[in-house]
Amino acid sequence: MRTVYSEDHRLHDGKHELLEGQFMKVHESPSRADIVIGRVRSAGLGEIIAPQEFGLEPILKVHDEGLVRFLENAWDDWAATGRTFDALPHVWPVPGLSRGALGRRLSDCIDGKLGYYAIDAGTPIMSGTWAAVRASANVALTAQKLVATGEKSAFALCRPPGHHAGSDFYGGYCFLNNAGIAAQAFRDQGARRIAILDVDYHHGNGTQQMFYERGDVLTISLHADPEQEFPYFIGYADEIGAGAGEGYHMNLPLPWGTDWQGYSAALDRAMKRIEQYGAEALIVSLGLDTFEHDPISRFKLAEADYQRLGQRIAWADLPTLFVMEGGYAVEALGVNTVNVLMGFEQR
Ligand code: FKS
Ligand code: ZN
Repeated sequence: MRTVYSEDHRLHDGKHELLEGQFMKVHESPSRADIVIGRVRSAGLGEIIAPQEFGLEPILKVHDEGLVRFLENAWDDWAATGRTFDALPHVWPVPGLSRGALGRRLSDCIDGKLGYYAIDAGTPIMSGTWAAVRASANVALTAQKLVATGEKSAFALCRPPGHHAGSDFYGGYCFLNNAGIAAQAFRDQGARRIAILDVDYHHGNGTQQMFYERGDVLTISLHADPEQEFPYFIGYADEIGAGAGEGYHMNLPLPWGTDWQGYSAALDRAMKRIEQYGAEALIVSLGLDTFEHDPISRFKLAEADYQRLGQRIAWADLPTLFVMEGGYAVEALGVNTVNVLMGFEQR
């Protein structure tokens, strides 16, 4: 399997996130992608190629122009106020605070804009963020093109990740939804039905929101129960899609402590739904933070389980695009990621 990778991910290296009442070093760091590409090389997964430039057009098919322009200018607007630390929001327009049913009010100043577009205080923006975010989307689109033009599978080594970013919000270390952008690209190239399977430990809320009222992109997320975990307000089992999308979204929340036994039962349900749906291609939002030693997560998957995960996904026998999401046990992240990809290839 070929891997698409850009060094530009290093341009995004946020310093702090607000976590448990303290500012902590951000878990989502450049070392993550470095360790994964290192393992791709040492395991001989396949060729590594650089992304092509796709411009903003495929991004604007799933993201609002307001969010995209905000992300593009956020650092400059922030720096123009004289600040030198990373940009983070500190106040949010909860429903009812402003304009009631008219919706949240977009302020003209950068602090207002940050609170308007961000869902959390864990996603710092710095000088290189936008360049890295653009490169990450191009990585996904380049890998998508490989699969759309006949490769059985491809690995988009995206960083920053994407699945928490929705049409008009960012957060959870994510800015643009790489998997969602790729799904839309498949559709625009003529595929009728696309499935996105999200195996990151955290609920893929951005992906859910983006396709919630659409039946042409089936979205399924296996994740830690939002009663216990970020993003808390979404990811419940009763969220099944709406309108034309009713029945085309599936949430499989799982409790803390879930191991391969519990996980694989949910995975089976997800894969059966994908097979029944008749997807023409599958996108996997690949997070490895389900690992037993992940520092911010509480599932109990072991190294060898990741091969099984890849194998189970391969049974669907679909053209498959793997898109990197989370995973914070950095030393093990390369091995676990490549275990999924090699498991998929049955080697
Ligand atoms: C809020 C801290 C709460 C946020 C966890 C984000 C997880 C991100 C991820 C992704 F794949 F997107 F990277 N923790 N200040 O792993 O789902
Ligand atoms: Zn995650």
